[in-house]
Amino acid sequence: MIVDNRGGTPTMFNQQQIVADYERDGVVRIPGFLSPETVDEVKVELERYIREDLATRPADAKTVEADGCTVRNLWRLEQHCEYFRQLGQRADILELIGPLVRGEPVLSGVETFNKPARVGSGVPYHQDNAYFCRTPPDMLTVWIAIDRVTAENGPVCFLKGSHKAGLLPTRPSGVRGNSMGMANPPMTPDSEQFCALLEPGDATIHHCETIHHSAPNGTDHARLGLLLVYRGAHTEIHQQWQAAYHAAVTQTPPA
Ligand SMILES: O=C(O)CCC(=O)C(=O)O
Repeated sequence: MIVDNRGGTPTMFNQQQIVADYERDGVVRIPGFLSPETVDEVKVELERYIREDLATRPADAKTVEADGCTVRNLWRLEQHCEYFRQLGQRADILELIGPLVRGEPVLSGVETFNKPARVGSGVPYHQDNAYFCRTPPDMLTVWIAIDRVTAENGPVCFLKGSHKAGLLPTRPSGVRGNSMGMANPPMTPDSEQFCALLEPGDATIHHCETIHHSAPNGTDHARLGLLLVYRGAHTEIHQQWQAAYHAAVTQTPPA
């Protein structure tokens, strides 16, 4: 049992249950992963970073939507912003992640999927390991809702258990910010998938080979997600997968 008591009501995480659900389904929902105070802090820090710092960071620190200006993604925040590096290194989070990556957790990325109101684009079906290229696939993403995620504003939908089939054939998607798609995307209707409807501060943790996607956001309500990516220290790069990823990302940089 891990207790998160930074402000507000302490949240109890049943680590054994989380590990069991994660291993069975390749995705697990964790209500109250961040306290309301931390969610507010994250919002303020993201707004400050976009306003004051982003222009001075390399071009690959962001992807914008088709309107050419609204932020779709922020990348590599652990390198570009001390606040997010520290958040990703929080001892209680690392303690939770260790058993899920079957070893010493290494923070590999902090990023956002902003899905802004009206212009937020969709994310094609993919498995994250087509981007991460790690073997064994002991790598995962903590997807934290900063805004409320509803059925209408583009929740992430997961195929439970799909991580067990390993990395399936990929193809370049042509989508900026999500350059790698699946060669044979599944036909399963969203109604039969686990679409994560979340309150601010809730999170999902998904395995890097769990198939998922999200729809565009046509609503007036933004759907901002903050992502913390971790790998086990023992994982290595799979050279062939990485060559395929580099080919795709060269067509539609930066990610
Ligand atoms: O936030 C989204 O819509 C997609 C997120 C995603 O693809 C991921 O977490 O790997």
